[in-house]
Order: sequence, then C-alpha cells, then structure tokens
Amino acid sequence: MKKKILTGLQPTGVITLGNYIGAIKQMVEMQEEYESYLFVADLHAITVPQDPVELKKNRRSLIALYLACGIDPKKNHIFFQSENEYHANISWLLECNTYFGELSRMTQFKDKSQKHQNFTAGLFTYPVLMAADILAYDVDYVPVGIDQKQHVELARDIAERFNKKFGTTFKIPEPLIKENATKIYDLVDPTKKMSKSEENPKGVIRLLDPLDVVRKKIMGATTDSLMSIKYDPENQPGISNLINIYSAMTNKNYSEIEDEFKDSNYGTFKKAVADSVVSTLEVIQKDYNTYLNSSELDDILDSGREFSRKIAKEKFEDMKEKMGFSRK
Ligand code: ATP
Ligand code: LTN
Repeated sequence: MKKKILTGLQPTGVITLGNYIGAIKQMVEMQEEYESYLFVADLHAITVPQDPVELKKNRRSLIALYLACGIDPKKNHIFFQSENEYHANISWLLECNTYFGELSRMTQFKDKSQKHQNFTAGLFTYPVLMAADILAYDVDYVPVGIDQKQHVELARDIAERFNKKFGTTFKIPEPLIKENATKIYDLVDPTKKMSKSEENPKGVIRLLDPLDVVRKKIMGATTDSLMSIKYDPENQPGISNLINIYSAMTNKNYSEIEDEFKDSNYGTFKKAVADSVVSTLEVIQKDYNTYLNSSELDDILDSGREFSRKIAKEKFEDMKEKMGFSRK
C-alpha cells in the first residue's frame, strides 16, 4: 500500500514563492509515489478577519494555482476543508483532549495575536483544527515549511495522547521539510519570512505577479558587501536566500551552485535566479487562466469532497465510539 502525504494552504491572498517552494513543489515531486491529499484550508483563513468576496475568489484561485503548479488531479485528492464537515467535527473532539498550556506555547499564535488588537478564539485553537486535518487521514508525512513544524509536532502529541487514552486510533504523522525549502525569506528584509500577508510588496514574489515585476524584485533583492556567492545564512542572509530559491528552481545543491558562480558577481547571479523563477512562473501563469474558468475544476472538487468525506467520516465515527458516544 502507498504511503500517504497531506498538506493545506490558506486562501488568504495570492500565494508566494515561499508557499510554492515550501509546500506545493514538494507535493508535486512526491505525487507519483504517495497517495496525496491537498486541500484549501479555508476554515483556517477565517481565524483572522476575511472579506467574504475576497475569500470566495481566493479559494477558487488557489485550486487553479495548485493545478497550474503541476498538481495532478488524478494523483491527488483535492478539496475545500469547509466542504468536509468532519474536519471541524473531529477538531472539537480533539480540542477536548488538548491542553490550554500546549496551545499557549505555539509561536505562530504568539506572533499573530500580537498583530491583531482583537484576536479570535479560533486563532488560538487553530492548531487543533490542523491536527484534525492531518489525523483524519492517517497520513505518514506532512510536507510544510519550517514555520509549521511546531503544529505538526502538536498533532503528533495529541494523537499519541488520544491513542493511549482511548486505544490506537491515529497514525503518528511526521513533518517533511526539505533542506532548501525550510523557509524562504523576504527579498527586502532577508531576516523575515516571505509572507502572503506582508504589506510591502517589494520583498514578496507572488505566483501571479507580472513577470517583469518578478524580475525587478529579484534584481533589487538585498545582498551584502562580501562579494562572494556562498551559502552562509548567518553572515549572508540575502545571498543564501537567493541560493535557496535557485536551488529549489533548478534542483541543484548548494555546492554545485557555489561552484557555478564562483567567478560571478552578484548581478550575474541575480539574473540567473530571476531567469529560473521567471521560467517557472511563466508556465504556471499560462495554465492558471485555463484552469480557473474550466468546469473540470468543479468536477475535481466534487470528487475530492466525496472521497475525503468518506475517509474522515469513518475516523470521526471511530473516535466517537471510543469516547463513549454510541447508544448502546
Ligand atoms: P500568512 O502570510 O497569511 O501567515 P503563510 O503563507 O505563512 O500565510 P500558509 O498559506 O498557510 O501560510 O502556508 C502554506 C504553506 O507554505 C505552509 O506549509 C508553510 O509552511 C509554507 N510556507 C509559508 N511561507 C513560507 C516560506 N516563506 N518559506 C517556505 N515555506 C513557506
Ligand atoms: N496551518 C497551515 C495550513 C494548514 C495545514 C494543515 C498544513 C492547515 N491544515 C494540515 C499542513 C497540514 C499554515 O498556516 N501554513
């Protein structure tokens, strides 16, 4: 039997090159070998305020982007989290087996709650819903960027505790974080994560940015005065970030890249990085528009919803039975 992988992205805006490299690209590379689940985490998106019109647009756009990035609907179960009610149902049962203290330690909650004056209870319990997303399907691996590692580890802790208390119910998942995809940084401030919700557009590459703008952003990326193309995140964060991007785009490793550019200046290197990103995005953007308006997209979502509901329902019923919710 094939091992299973699963990941989700939030429809909180047009996704970035960081999201692509950290999550989607890994899924594309693994889809041949694994049974794959890829969903749109729209219930997670509303943990911070969303405009309903924008949310509706971003949800569909994200599915079209998955397909345009090379996600094969024949090899992936693709669905909206909100169309599978068992995620929220399972989440409640798990919430009552998760400690307040555990959730208080989540660094993403600490960061995001500081950014909003009035943050929701959902922002606090968000990692439990994420645990439900993962545990419902008994997945083996969860491809994510490093910012999500703590949440996957929490899912493991919750699963282990539940298994001990009620008998084996869940498979224990593992985060899957690729060396060159751990975290892509902002091009202007390479100490900060490249983030969808960043307001300054200069340091963030979005998959649907015009290609000349993408090129400009990369050519204008912050570097340093050391004039050497070496992977050294501590002393050369800007260059190391560009090396990571180039590595992800070309599948070359760090030493191959250092060797390729050992006699080059930063301008030449940046141009090569820009070429590699632009040629990847060119293909994605061309396919995106075709998928966005196709009826195929709805067929894919219908079958993803039905398949995922069937599996998650079984898990929900099993949990309820074990917790004492059966009539007899
Ligand atoms: P926001 O900026 O709104 O907080 P986000 O981009 O951090 O959003 P998601 O859309 O939920 O959050 O992220 C989807 C996936 O992309 C996750 O697996 C996350 O780890 C990964 N990811 C996000 N940003 C980066 C990045 N800069 N580098 C590598 N992976 C990333
Ligand atoms: N929390 C994630 C998105 C997400 C996810 C998941 C990722 C929701 N459910 C399950 C992997 C597995 C984020 O903000 N990046």
